[in-house]
Amino acid sequence: MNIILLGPPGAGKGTQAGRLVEERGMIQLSTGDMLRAARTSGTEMGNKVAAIMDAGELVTDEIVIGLIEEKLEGEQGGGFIFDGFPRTLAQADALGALLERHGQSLDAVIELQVNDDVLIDRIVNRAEEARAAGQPVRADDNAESLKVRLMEYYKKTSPLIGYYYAKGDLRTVDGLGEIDAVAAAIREILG
Ligand code: B4P
Repeated sequence: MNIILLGPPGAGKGTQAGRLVEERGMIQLSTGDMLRAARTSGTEMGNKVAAIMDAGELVTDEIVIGLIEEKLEGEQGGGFIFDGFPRTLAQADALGALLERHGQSLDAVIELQVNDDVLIDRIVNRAEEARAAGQPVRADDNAESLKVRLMEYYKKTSPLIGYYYAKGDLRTVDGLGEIDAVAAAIREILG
């Protein structure tokens, strides 16, 4: 089974992907995590990625599609959770072509619906909790970057909702509940 987790920043894509890995042994492909790893590499690409992410903007399609392509090359079989990818129509088209090339298909696109006020609270909380625990705070978890992240989501990513609806793949989940309740709703969809 291959699925996409779609939703705005802080919707819980990473959180729910973690649950699916634990419960079903699926393989989480998080472009956010891949890019955070790339930015620590000290390469020219890493530095470019860091500046874009800190501003809250989307990294170029070329870089992100390249990262996913590389990961898929190294994996046998399926069972992928695409966490935070695709985020643009170009990325969605590229994913369709890549899966086809690997003899795979998409089983469901799960959209986590959460309103902006709650998203902002979650991200601010994450930053505060990390600070209180003496852990590093994500450079994009601040009010200014978050404003850009939300604008990027509505402009570039939200058109994917119609794209996957038209293909009959879209499933919508209320992402406002407790983490366990959201996980249960996803479980119900995936069977
Ligand atoms: P991501 O790493 O994908 O981060 P995100 O969208 O902010 O977070 P997510 O939805 O996974 O939220 P989480 O579960 O952590 O992207 C970061 C950046 O990378 C982007 O801005 C962009 O620059 C770049 N990028 C990534 N993919 C890209 C792509 N494909 N193309 C271009 N650029 C790309 O949850 C957030 C918080 O909420 C956590 O603290 C969590 O504990 C809490 N939470 C989750 N569910 C909850 C619930 N049900 N109730 C209460 N709290 C909850």
